[in-house]
Amino acid sequence: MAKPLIAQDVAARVPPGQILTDKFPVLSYGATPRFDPKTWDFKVVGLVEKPLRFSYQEFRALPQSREVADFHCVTTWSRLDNVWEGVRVADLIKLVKLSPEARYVIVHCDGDYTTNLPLNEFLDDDAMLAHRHDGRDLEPDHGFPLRLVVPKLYGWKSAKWVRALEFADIDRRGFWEVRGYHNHADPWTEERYSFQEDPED
Ligand SMILES: Nc1nc2c(c(=O)[nH]1)N[C@H]1C(S)=C(S)[C@@H](COP(=O)(O)O)O[C@H]1N2
Ligand SMILES: [Mo]
Repeated sequence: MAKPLIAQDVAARVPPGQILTDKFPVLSYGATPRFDPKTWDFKVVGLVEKPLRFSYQEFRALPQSREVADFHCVTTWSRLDNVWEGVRVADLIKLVKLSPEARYVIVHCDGDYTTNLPLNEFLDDDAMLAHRHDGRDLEPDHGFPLRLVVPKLYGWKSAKWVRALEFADIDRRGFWEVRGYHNHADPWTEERYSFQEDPED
């Protein structure tokens, strides 16, 4: 029999300063982009031996995975036990020959949103490029046809409407990271704002 979920277990999964919600709020800067499967593509560029381009069909044919993960937005809501389905970043990267100098990724989205991540966290087993949430296709507002999910970091790193990955040797701050939000974004240590960053890092 499944172990019953007790309040204490749940509390241990909620980072400091966060409040639980069962709803799935939409947090978007700007409008939800229009999706056309005929023109949509997904590119891998930058410090790779050979840039890659996937059509929508090609991307959807990649090996699929499922994972359950908690989601924490810096505006203080957390939603537990999200079921994501899609392509694990660790699986996608098997098709990419990264240059040895690659240390960061910049994620590019429709609507000019970007976010940056260190490679080690991007390649973690729990990072996923998802097209389904809780057993249904993602709603357009939640990132359909494809969003990144990085459960260990605040939600703004989980970019919606992803179109390209750019690998780089130097770190370049993304949309929120240049607008006062923390470059790293660990919810457990409340890395919320850029003024908290250690200048030595
Ligand atoms: N392209 C894009 N991705 C984005 C955002 C955005 O404005 N544009 N907002 C981020 C923020 S702040 C959060 S908390 C999550 C929210 O995801 P949701 O709207 O599916 O809840 O998406 C992130 N990804
Ligand atoms: Mo957010």
